[in-house]
Amino acid sequence: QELELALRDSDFGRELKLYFQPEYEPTGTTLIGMEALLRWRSPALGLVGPVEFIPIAEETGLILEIGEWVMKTAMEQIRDWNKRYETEFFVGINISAVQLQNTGFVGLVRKLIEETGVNASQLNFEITESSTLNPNGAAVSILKQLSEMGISIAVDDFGTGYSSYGYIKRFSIDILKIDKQLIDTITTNPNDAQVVKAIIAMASALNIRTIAEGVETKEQARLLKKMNCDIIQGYLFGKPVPAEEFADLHLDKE
Ligand code: G
Ligand code: G
Ligand code: MN
Ligand code: NA
Repeated sequence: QELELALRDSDFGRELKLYFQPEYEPTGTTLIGMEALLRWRSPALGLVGPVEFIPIAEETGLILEIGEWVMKTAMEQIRDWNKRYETEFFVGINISAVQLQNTGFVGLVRKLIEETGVNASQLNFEITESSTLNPNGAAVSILKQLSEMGISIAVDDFGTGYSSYGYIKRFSIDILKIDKQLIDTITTNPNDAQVVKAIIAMASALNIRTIAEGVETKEQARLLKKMNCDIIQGYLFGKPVPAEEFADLHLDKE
């Protein structure tokens, strides 16, 4: 309740901040893009992680306002980077299943894209696998419309929940983000390695790109490259950092 009250009272512009974590091709030489990860610095509660406040934001409906702030802020950042760098980077934005039940969502996204002038193909909307998307609900049509606009749709935390081939087909999925839990043991557990290899092969056969999450060692990166994983994200190549630091660490090299 304390958290809910503080969240209701919060001045998003002052208290919320987006961090960015790099996504590289497997050798770590070419930056593909980044994922935007939300941080909340509450004057009353200190630093609160998204794992703590996102569920409360979802229950209370505050996620609609927070999600809009996240999309707007991420797109403004993309617009700035587009001006400053040659490459148009690809940015992952986490979207809550609650946002996908809202009929105004597609219109909102279209408006933000027009206002900021970013390219829809630079956007990757990450939908977490554990979020219960009703296969017959509004989300199907919403994701289809976003996809037709040129936005990529990713299943986040893939391999930990219930997504099946049916789910992938139904929700116009472009990218699978393989969960850190599975990646953690690929160099030590041959069964886990085989599962990740099979996921990548299946994705590739369906023209779906793969991003491995939580890669921390060179051995993992090397193995994932051998398995033809497309993109790697993890502390090995960089932690989530504020935009200014991200530019210093990853963009000014481009
Ligand atoms: O960066 P960190 O490990 O703290 O993020 C934990 C989880 O919080 C992420 O896996 C993601 O699912 C969720 N998260 C982070 N940022 C956002 C956001 O902007 N919106 C939503 N809905 N979830 C987010
Ligand atoms: O949205 P998603 O659940 O995928 O968010 C990924 C989370 O994993 C973020 O909170 C991020 O901080 C965290 N993360 C990303 N890479 C690594 C890593 O290499 N190691 C660890 N421990 N956490 C990571
Ligand atoms: Mn994510
Ligand atoms: Na994840």
